[in-house]
Amino acid sequence: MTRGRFLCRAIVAAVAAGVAMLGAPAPAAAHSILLGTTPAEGSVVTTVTTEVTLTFSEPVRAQFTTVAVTGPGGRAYATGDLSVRDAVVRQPVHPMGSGDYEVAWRVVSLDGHPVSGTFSFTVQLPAEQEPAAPPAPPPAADDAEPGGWRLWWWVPIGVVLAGVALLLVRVGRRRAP
Ligand SMILES: [Cu+2]
Repeated sequence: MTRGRFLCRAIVAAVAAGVAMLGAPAPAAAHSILLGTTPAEGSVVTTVTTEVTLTFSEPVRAQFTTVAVTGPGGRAYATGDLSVRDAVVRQPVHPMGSGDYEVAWRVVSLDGHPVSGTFSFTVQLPAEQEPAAPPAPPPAADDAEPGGWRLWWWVPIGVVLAGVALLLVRVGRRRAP
């Protein structure tokens, strides 16, 4: 083998190895990881905020993405449709008053894997900047049931009781001489 030929083969081998490395998928490329949020986890917010944003490492699918924002008194603060632009999810919220907030989010990575998590933060506003709270959460379904509806249960029960009473009266008459 001449020296020139050896060098040529070495260069070809090096280029081939480089191409193979470039072509191999990076291990974490497919999966979306939450990089940061606004407001940030554990932060204290001192201005009126009307949006929660989440930034991921990879683009996420708009479909199946949910962001729930729960504020003081269990009130739901998310309002309107969220938007997804590449790796950034934006959820409009009611102006957030002072108190503790929790955000529960769920996204689907482009590779189809669901990713979810929660983060929380605190809002502390001066009294003069305090916005009105959103409507209170609706009461539990059981409490919302009108009282009159339960009274209707007494109709079939009454019919059955009346039927039993009639039967007893008939049996009693037959036995009588
Ligand atoms: Cu994945």
